[in-house]
Amino acid sequence: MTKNRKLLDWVEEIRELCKPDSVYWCDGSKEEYDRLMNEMVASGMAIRLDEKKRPNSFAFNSDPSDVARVESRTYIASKKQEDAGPTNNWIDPTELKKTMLDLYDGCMKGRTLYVIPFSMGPVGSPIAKIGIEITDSPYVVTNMHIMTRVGNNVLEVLGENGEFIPCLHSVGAPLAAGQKDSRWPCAPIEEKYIAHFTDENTIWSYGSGYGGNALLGKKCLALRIASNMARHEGWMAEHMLILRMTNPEGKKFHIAAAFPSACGKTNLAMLQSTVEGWNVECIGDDIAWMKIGSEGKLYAINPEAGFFGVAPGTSKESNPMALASVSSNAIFTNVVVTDDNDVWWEDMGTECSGGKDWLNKDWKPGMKDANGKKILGAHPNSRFTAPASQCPVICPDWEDPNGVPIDIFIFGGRRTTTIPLVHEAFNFNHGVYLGATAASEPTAAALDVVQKLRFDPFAMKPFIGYHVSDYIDHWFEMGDKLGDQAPRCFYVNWFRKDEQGKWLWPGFGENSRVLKWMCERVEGKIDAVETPIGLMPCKGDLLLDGLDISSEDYAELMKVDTNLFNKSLDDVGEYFASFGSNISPRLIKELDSLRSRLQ
Ligand code: GTP
Ligand code: SPV
Ligand code: MN
Repeated sequence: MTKNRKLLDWVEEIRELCKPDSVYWCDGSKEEYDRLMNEMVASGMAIRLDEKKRPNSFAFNSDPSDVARVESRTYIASKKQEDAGPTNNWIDPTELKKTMLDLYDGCMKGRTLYVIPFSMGPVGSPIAKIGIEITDSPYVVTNMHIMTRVGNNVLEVLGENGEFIPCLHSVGAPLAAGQKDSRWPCAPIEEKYIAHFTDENTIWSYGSGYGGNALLGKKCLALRIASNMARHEGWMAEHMLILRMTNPEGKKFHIAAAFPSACGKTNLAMLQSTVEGWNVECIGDDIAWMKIGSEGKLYAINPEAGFFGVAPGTSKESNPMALASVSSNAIFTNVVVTDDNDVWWEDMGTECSGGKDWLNKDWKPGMKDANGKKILGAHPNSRFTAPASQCPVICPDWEDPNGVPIDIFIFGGRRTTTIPLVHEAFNFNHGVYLGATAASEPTAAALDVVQKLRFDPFAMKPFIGYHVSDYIDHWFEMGDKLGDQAPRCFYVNWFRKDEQGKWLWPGFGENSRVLKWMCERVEGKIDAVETPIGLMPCKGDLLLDGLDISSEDYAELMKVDTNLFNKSLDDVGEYFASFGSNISPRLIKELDSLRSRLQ
């Protein structure tokens, strides 16, 4: 047990407020994990999968109202509204606390209050941060066991006077005496709040049990709160995968890539290179914390300990390493549980004879609803939770407390038109422009995002814990500090389609061809073609051997339609106008230069 007064006082204060039946301090042990899972199986919340096919693994079905992050219920409650900026929902912290204290009052009746001490980053690492999550969800506890480092050693590092980030979570479903619990307790949408008190580094989440809404170490702490701390402390907290690529001579390149939710980070992080002699290892698949370290280079750690990955589309062909990572000790949420008690999802690449769908209803492939629409077995945002250590291509240095030196930044999104497969920024400031104007077509990772194309600067739109203009300035300033040690910046689009709607690029493992081109650019081995939008591969430099891609399709894939691009700049201008008057002059300058290059 801890002697940290602040922690003990906070837990007592929350106990009095939420009125749980009991309080339990988590120790992060396997015994604790097994016991909680057994309890959830007994209560009917969890399904134990076949022990031979999927050892020590469990499936859950959430409530249909609780299947993804809810951006409209996510708040930055800074004292000053201008600190939240135009990309966040702002609420006055005093007002929000009043509303939420009413909701929290007695919200854990009939439940256990769990205290989870966790570390984001290797325990004791100079870049790591300690959080304490209080939750009434045993599902959250078991997921946090996998996604973060939980245990008594965290309390030891915290000591008597150490600082922690308080993360309060409740599913928002108190139980009356004798009331039977639902399989997935949660509150209705309009009572859900995912709140960040950024002036006091505090997180309050209420009403949801799913993903980033409830596993508070992830988006809430490691991105929204951390990005705000990073800005003041001179480091970076980004929505980026981290990988190491090694060339045939054994030279190592470290790449950090920012794609919006459900746009290919987990896939790229575990990529199986199709280029002879080039090898890829995974360091992280979602979040990077980066600090300037030795020789003035930028060093990155993965603050997480597990993967919370999109299940549908994960197959032997697309991402065999993710599939291997979930072969045991995994949690599945909202997938199909097959008749023989294993899991299945759309595009898993195997046959399924039937089972229970993500709503726990009887289901068979090909089933249609009353309107003749195919009923999906797995929810499009169904997820697996698995320990990163189980990934066969996890990099031996993935837990190095000092991190790995980043050579390359990649930005991107899901664009069926306009954006070519790859282009390189002329310099770091141009790279910041590319990151700032990243845009994507919508995916299932957020419940309530419906517009056609959304700008998603640095894939951080839902995760920047402060004003987007200040955030972009911070990027420029990091570039100033890094100087010629700054990573080289690239922009990719794996998702371009032809007029018939067919992918123009095979993607997945074949993306290694694009990474190889980047590494050779960094090494200075090859030139590039200068276009108005950036630097692109010279003929023959992007390895296409063995690919079934016609020269017409390749031309279409790489096409830069200056007219179309020019038109899209009006949208960029309009988007920048929404940033308000403190927009970085350097960003405007980049836009103006691009406009004149396109003339
Ligand atoms: P979050 O966990 O939400 O942050 O998502 P993510 O960025 O990790 O996305 P993920 O790798 O899970 O990919 C999401 C979807 O994109 C899956 O359906 C993939 O099959 C698909 N995808 C990933 N890479 C490629 C690619 O290179 N080409 C194509 N066509 N699809 C891809
Ligand atoms: C994302 O949406 O970017 C995710 C899933 O990684 S969640 O943890 O729910 O935010
Ligand atoms: Mn993500």
